[in-house]
Amino acid sequence: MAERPQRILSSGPDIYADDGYAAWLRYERLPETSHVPTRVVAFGTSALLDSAVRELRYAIQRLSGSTPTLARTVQVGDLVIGTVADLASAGIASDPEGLEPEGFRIHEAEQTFVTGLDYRGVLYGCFEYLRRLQLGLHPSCQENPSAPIRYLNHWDNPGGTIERGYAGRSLFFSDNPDGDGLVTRDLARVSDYARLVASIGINGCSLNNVNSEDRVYSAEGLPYMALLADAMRPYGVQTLLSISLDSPMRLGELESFDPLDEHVTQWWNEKVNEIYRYIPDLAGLIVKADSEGRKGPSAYGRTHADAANMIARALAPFHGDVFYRGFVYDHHMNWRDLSNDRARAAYDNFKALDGQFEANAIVQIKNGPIDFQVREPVSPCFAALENTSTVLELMITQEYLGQQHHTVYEAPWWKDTLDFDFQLPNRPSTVADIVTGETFKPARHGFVAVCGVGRDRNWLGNHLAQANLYAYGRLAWNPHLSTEAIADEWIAQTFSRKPEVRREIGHILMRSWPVYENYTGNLGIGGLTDIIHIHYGPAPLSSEHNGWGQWHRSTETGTGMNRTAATGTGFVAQYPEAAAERFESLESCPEELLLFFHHVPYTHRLRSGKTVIQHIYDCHYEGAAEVNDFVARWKGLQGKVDTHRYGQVLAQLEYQAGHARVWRDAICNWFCKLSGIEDDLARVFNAPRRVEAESMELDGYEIVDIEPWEAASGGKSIRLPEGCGIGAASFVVQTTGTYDIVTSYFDPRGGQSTFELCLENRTVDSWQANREFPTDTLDSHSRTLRTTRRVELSVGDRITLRGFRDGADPAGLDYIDLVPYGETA
Ligand code: GCW
Repeated sequence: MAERPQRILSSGPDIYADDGYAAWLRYERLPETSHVPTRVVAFGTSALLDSAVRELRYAIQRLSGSTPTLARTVQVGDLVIGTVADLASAGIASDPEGLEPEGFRIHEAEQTFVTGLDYRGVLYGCFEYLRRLQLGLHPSCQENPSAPIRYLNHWDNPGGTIERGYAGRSLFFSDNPDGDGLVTRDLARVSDYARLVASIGINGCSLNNVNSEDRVYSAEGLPYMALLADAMRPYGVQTLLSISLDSPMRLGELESFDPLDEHVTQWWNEKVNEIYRYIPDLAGLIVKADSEGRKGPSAYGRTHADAANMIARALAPFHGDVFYRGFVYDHHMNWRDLSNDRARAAYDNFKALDGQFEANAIVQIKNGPIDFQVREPVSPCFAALENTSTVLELMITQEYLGQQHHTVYEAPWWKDTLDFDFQLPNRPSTVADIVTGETFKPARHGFVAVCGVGRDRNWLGNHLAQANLYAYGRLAWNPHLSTEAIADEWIAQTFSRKPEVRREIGHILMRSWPVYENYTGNLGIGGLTDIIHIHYGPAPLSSEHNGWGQWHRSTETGTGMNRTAATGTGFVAQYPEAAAERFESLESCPEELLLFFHHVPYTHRLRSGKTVIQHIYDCHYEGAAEVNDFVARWKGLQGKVDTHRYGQVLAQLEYQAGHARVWRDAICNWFCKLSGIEDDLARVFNAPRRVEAESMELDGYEIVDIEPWEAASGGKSIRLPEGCGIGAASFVVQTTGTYDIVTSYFDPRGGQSTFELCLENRTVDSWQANREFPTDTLDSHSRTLRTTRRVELSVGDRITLRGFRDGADPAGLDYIDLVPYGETA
């Protein structure tokens, strides 16, 4: 075994500033009258128990102002913790009835006891005890987890980048492998992360991207992975690694990776042995195969069961699992063939293999049949794989949901999946029933979520997005918790226990998913974002005319994918009878999924009486307007939450309000042009107070066409050409009154340009284009709005926007709107 690199681990939680690092473990001081223990007695020995004691002492100190003493003998009023067996050895009887592995019981009598069958249970019980203290709930309770698998998946890469991560660099991998070695020197942060996720019952965490690199589990890489596993182990968080099936050809220099070739099998047996020498409690390995260019068993005419079972057998002696991803599809499909359908892929690939997988070969299924779109039906695979261990894969990182630049509380999105009922005859059959093992009683079952936590910006890059990580853990523990209740307890622990803070943030969170859906893609049409590259701003045509299969099939006359059994792709027939019947008929199909299942004319009437096209227009306008309401509500919290986070969330929500309008205009304009049908309320393509940049008087600026056209108003914008550092665009005001001046500008990567808005010779606003969007060009990802409030204008005034180019950022400008003060744009 190679020697382990040296790293230093912190000794425990520190005092945090309100920069979001403490997340929901802030432990804000309780009122003086609260009853808080002054002594803790712990029975047993385990690193997990030590973590529990350290947490209790730290938290109680923060909550009450004094650190409880650690005692050895029990007195009245003590907080006593230990496993049922440890308490029994100390002569304390506790009733284990109903307790299951990892479950806990908190019982308040003369003393308060926190017990479990194992140390994880005790640790989770202590976190629950602290949660109850903060929420003012009676401590006594008993809980068991809904499922044994409650894992997080990380898509982190050696070199420190994160696929679909929006909070900076990797927590795990160093960005300077040559100097620092493969993993971070900041293992304290890794351990803090394990503590954070243990507090919500997470018990496993993968370290590297499913698009995996061999070096992670090469002989050189494994000692580093062991360091990360060591850092998380004291919180009961077990490690997983992602592997590539064709590694034997590179790492092992074999000539094949055929899962039925005995050299290959032998190679994996040895590799798994080697991995367990470094990480003796590895929870398992994750495999992405035959998907998006990753090699898989199809190369040898073998099945996914052949491949999964090969790894499963190697893992079985160590009690490890293989998580074989159901996300298998062909991304070179012929888009001209209307019978093709990516949604069919998982079922078509796995249904015939049901029953052929080893007990520890788990098929990991994304919630929907496409790919984490804002609204999708549930994957039919959950009901189809009756004799296979499965887990539900959710996504915390907001890949298709605004990438943490937009606030979207995802718990209701997940709940929509969990509560879906397949209506199987004579058995409970919601997705929650299936993944908690009720329906089919598989050997293994549970939850996985793609996480995206990063090192640089408060774990998730947006303070409100932390609610998603929290809610995931809580729902995996108990999928029957209400999303409102989860939001409320998160707010109380993260921001404040004040009722108005809970009410206002609770409102924003609970409305955020439907609102995002409204101004992006509604009626089940899919994300309507750029699906080829970055998945962020609007780009509806990018779904079409390519092999990726995220088609919505919008034409001049209608929109939506016909997936019916009768006349469409037949996807509907993958559902059990009751669900299939509901989706098949236009009359009974839930309207929020209408365009997922049916192609309809734009003039098709919805139950509201509105046409589809009018519904699309209205939703986009209503959705964008509602983000303004989020901003107003948040402003009402000034002084009621800490200033640092108040300011950051305000900036985020104001940005979101602007980008929601970018979405609204792009989608409405696109559908209006395609369908030729006007908006009944005459809003689309109608901006009488707008001055297009290309029609202003320009100095230094040049006019450019924007691709796709709907990404900019009028399809054109202006930018400073290379070599031109400063420029100006101006126009003369034709009106008098008080106005908000809304500037639509671009903020691409490659520099931080500056803008100065001047009225006559006076600067009324200035700002820098310094947010981080994953694009280098002037497009719908980088376009955003700046509102300069309450400016007095008179006929004849000249408004000038000065732009200062920085590096490759050409200080692009799309338009300026003059909005009478008090109205919304
Ligand atoms: O949603 C897609 C992402 C890919 C990802 C893939 C997957 C890791 O755009 O970045 O690859 O899903 O789930 O494997």
